[in-house]
Amino acid sequence: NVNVVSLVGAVKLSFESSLKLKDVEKDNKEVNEGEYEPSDCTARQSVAILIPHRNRERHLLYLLHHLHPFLQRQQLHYAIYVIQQAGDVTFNRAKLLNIGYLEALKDYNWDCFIFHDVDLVPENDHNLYVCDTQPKHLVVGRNVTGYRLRYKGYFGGVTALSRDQFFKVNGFSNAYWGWGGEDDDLRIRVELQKMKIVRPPADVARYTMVFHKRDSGNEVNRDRMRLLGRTPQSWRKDGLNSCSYKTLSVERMPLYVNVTVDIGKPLS
Ligand code: UDH
Ligand code: MN
Repeated sequence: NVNVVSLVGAVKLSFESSLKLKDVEKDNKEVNEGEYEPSDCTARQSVAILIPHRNRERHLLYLLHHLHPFLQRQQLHYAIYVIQQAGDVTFNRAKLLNIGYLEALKDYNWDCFIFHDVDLVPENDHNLYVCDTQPKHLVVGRNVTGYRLRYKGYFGGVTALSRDQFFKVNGFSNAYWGWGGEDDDLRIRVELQKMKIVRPPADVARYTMVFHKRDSGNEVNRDRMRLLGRTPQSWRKDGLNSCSYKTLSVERMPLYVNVTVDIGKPLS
C-alpha cells in the first residue's frame, strides 16, 4: 500500500488584497463545514484548529487560504473553529481558546488541539499540525522577529496540546484581559505538571505574520506579572473548570465553524 506523501516543504507565501472568500471556498470543495478527512487513508490524529478572533477578517481570509491546503497535504482529519468575541470589551485570547476546546468537543472527540493566532501563517508543511507526547510550540521563528524565538520560554502564537494534556493543566487561565501573559501562564501550567515543551526544528517551524498594529480593545495587560506570580496557586480553580460564557451563535460556514460568544468582562 503506497503512501503518497504530498508535502512540498518551504513555500513563499503571498497575500493578495484581491482575494475573496468565494475564491477560497472554490479552491477547497472537499472541505465541509470547516471539516476535512482524507478519502484514501486514515488519519493518525483528528485535530481541531482553534482561532481566537475579533475584527481581523482579512487575516482570517489569508489564513484559511493557506491553512486548508496545508492541512490537507498533511493528510489530517481536521476542522477549523473560529471563536469570535462579541462586543467591544477588552479582548481575552485565552478564554476564547478555552471555549473553543469545550465547544469543539461537543462535535467530536478530537485527539489534538492547535491554538492558533489568526495572523500567523506557516511557511513549511513539514511543520506538522499533530500532537506529541509533550505539549508542542510551533512558532520558533517569525519573519517579523528575524525567525528567532522571541525569548526563552516563549509559548505563544501557535501551540499543539492533546486533549489530555490540555485537560490536565485545566486549560488556559480566564483571568488575562488584554495583551500578554496568558501564553506564559500556560507554560507555567505545563511545567507544574512536569511536562516539557517540545519544538520542531527551527528551519521548519517558521511563520509569516501578516503585518498589523495593536488592536484597540487589546491594550497591554499591566496586571500580567502579578497574575503570573500566582499561577501555581490559582491554576486548579481558574481554567476550563471555571470558564463561564454565553454562546450567541454557532454558524457552520463552508470553511470553518464560527462560534460567537459573550465572555463577560474583567472583574475590576
Ligand atoms: N486577536 C483578534 N482581535 C483582536 C486582538 C487579538 O482577533 O482585536 C487575536 C488574533 O488571533 C491575534 C491574537 O489574538 O493573532 C494575538 O493578538 P495580536 O496579534 O495582537 O498579538 P501580537 O503579539 O501583537 O502579534 C501585539 C501588538 C502588536 C504591536 C506591533 C508593534 N510593533
Ligand atoms: Mn499578531
